[in-house]
Amino acid sequence: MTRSLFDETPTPYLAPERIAPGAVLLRGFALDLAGALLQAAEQVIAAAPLRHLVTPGGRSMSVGMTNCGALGWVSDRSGYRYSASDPQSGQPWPPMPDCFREVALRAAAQAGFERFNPDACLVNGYAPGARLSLHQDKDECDLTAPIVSVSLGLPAIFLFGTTTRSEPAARYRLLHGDVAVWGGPSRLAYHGVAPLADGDHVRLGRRRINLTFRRAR
Ligand code: MD3
Ligand code: FE
Repeated sequence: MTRSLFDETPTPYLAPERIAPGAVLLRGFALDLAGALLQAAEQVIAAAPLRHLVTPGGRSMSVGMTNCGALGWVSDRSGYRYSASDPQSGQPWPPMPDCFREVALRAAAQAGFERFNPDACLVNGYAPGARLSLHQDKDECDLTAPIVSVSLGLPAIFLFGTTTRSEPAARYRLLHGDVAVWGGPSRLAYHGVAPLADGDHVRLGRRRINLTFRRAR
């Protein structure tokens, strides 16, 4: 696969882009920390490997998932929930790396959420073809806290709808180093990720990693 210079050129951090009430896109915000974030993500994945969770409906998700921090999001035949331990190992999730917490707090503050205190970080690993169908994030107790997401590696088309499933979703192409903050009236918006296009990222190869920081408890 040919590497496109244009696709791989990261976006320098400019100004916050407000995409909906409570939703802010910070393009290139994590670029200066990307090396540290990737190294820390690889350590998390080594301790708690990415796995394809099964939905309550019995389907295996195409995105590989793991967690770090006090709580981790899991799914199985009995439902979705946050768990203090990795069901695969019985051990606590790896601690949230300092550089993870730092980027999440800085991004939340930039978007106007000054007291974000995430206790969960979901790490999503995408290979070409992996996708996330439209859904709401509503397994968290405190819906006044925002969610911060950090994109690393291959570009993804992010689908961002409204709080009504049937309304059409806007599309945003998220690149390596882009950060988004979703809170307030956008906290329960439907969203998803289109099937990942193949490519070859200079740092991550044929992969995308997304970090989502949440206040779960
Ligand atoms: C918009 N992950 O893990 S994060 C997820 O790229 C998830 O892996 C996507 O959706 C990914 O649940 C996108 C962006 C995101 C997260 C939470 C949101 C967007 C959101 C909550 C409300 C609205
Ligand atoms: Fe989500």
